[in-house]
Amino acid sequence: MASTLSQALGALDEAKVDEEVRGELAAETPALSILGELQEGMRLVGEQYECNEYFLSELILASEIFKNASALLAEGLAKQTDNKLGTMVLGTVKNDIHDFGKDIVHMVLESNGVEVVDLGVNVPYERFVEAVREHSPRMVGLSCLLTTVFDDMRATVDALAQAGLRDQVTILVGGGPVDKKRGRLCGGRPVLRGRSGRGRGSQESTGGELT
Ligand code: B12
Repeated sequence: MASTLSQALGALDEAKVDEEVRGELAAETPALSILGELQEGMRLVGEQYECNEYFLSELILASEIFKNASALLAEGLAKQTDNKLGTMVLGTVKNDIHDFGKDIVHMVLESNGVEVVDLGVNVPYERFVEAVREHSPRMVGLSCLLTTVFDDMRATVDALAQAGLRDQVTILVGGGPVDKKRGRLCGGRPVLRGRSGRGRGSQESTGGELT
């Protein structure tokens, strides 16, 4: 059963979302847990879009509500650390413009000691190659929300391999539709890291590592 907050976001009730987030913060619910509820709310929005109950305009409205709500969590997510865990080159792959998930990964990793080079969205394959040459990261993070861009995910990994850089980095793939099977299609052996436990099917995983 979805929480009140998730349902409010699913119903695009901005005032209720705001009230619930503030209430949970006041009750000292961890920011990451509130974020999980917001993510579930976005999943509910997506479900209604799939059933033609919502359209693009509702996706855009949900984006606004999500953005405002997650801004309230920024302080709670940003627990600064002095540990330096190396660099990650991160981006949403070519042909995909979804960035909320990537931005959260950016914020959480950075506040835990990873220097993040964020290439943005719809990132061409060769831009990843250039950034790996320039920054020599330990990790490359690829985000995608569209099942139609798995080929682009794979082509990005292939471009790194062709440039002779594939073995220098660990590649993490993530985003709503990424699961074990799809991770393999991207050209590697995915080891899934954590599950939201709230999703169904392809929505269950939050990320994978191509070793
Ligand atoms: C908001 C939204 C939009 C917004 C995006 C705003 C933005 N700035 O990001 C807008 C309105 C622009 C949009 C556009 C479109 N969208 Co859209 N969108 C969504 C929606 C409702 C929520 C996505 C979201 O932000 N979730 C919240 C974030 C926090 O979760 P997340 O991204 O999964 O990220 C978490 C994890 O996955 C993980 N993670 C993410 N990236 C990474 C990377 C690494 C390395 C790691 C380790 C982990 C990791 O960590 C994050 C935090 O926990 C989803 C529905 C859904 N079920 O997801 C549809 C959805 C993704 N969209 C969909 C579609 C079809 C589209 C459009 C094609 C619609 C259209 N006709 O134009 C366009 C795409 C245009 C393009 N070329 O990209 C479909 C995709 C279907 C499919 N099979 O591929 C979905 C699933 C809706 C649906 N059910 O049909 N969309």
